[in-house]
Amino acid sequence: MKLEHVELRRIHLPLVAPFRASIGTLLHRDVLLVNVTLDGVEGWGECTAFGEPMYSYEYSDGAQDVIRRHMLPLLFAQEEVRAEDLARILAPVRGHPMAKAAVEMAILDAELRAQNRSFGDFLGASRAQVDCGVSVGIHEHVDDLLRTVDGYLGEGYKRIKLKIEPGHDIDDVRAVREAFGDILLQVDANTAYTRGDGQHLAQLDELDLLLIEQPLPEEDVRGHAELAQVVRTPICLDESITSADIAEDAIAMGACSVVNIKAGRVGGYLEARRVHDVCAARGVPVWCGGMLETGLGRAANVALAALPNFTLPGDTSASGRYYAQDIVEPFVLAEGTLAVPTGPGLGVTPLEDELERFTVSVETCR
Ligand code: OSB
Ligand code: MG
Repeated sequence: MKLEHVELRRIHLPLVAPFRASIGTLLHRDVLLVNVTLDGVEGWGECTAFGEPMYSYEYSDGAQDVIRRHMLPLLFAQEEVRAEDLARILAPVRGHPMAKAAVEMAILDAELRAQNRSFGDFLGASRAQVDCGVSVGIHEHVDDLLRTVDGYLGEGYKRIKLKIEPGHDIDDVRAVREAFGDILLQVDANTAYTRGDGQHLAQLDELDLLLIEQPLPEEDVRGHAELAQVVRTPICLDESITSADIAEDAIAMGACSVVNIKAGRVGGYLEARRVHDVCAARGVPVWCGGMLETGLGRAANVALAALPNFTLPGDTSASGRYYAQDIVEPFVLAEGTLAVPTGPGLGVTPLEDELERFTVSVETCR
């Protein structure tokens, strides 16, 4: 299909509660949305970068700039643009996986709508609904943490993930384990520890966690392999896994026995599926991560999470866990699951009024 028109839209969405992790605290999401038209068919993409480069080097202004000035000219120059050709067309632009993923998502949405085919069907979904977990931010006081976890369990979430950092780890996790007994429980450090913290983190072993996610810096794959020799809790990588090849290497090195898959981090849903396939071939379970997406990104994530090797509940929570008002019909939890959309493309489209209400700017590109 021929790319005819692109709009880069920025929205500002307040979170229902501050979300604190070792990397900082988020109060709202500053989201870049990509709206494309190919052969008269529209598609939507969502960029997972945040407004500031506090978590990743990518951030919304940077993503918008590199898409407008460096990616769109390459795409408008093509007679025919297909999602599966994007990696090759955009190869002259180094890096920027979250920006590329947003463009790919939009083009794939349009392509699939034109074919009357859903994301789930295209990606290879093997279930109609996915098990959902919830990611719980760091709480200053443990009684507040217990109250928050109790609320999510009451809503039906099937797995709790606690954000940890030095000073908010062993005792907090133990308090949750003791208060709620035999729940599925895991932790995420977002790179907050160092190679010397092995003995400290081994104190988590007696708490029967599903996994510990990304304890060390993203570049330190070898450090994770060494840590895996000291800590019995399975190590899961998030930030380190930037491609299917890196996933293959990390697994071969013994750096992880579980993988968190986020399409934005690996440059798109096509590469995310390749990460899934590499892990499946090596017997490594995966689960779907999240970046506090709006319902647009959530629709694609839920479709991805329905692939066969996504055997652990994902950070695919309901719209209400993040936003008082989503920009599409909200995703609502049903017995701890979300339904995989079945309509063409993403299966969801923005609600005009809500989209306008949260829009900060719209940039039209041809
Ligand atoms: O590491 O998974 C992470 C949010 C922002 C940045 C990084 C992470 C997260 C989460 C939230 O854990 C997951 C979600 O979208 O619910
Ligand atoms: Mg993580």
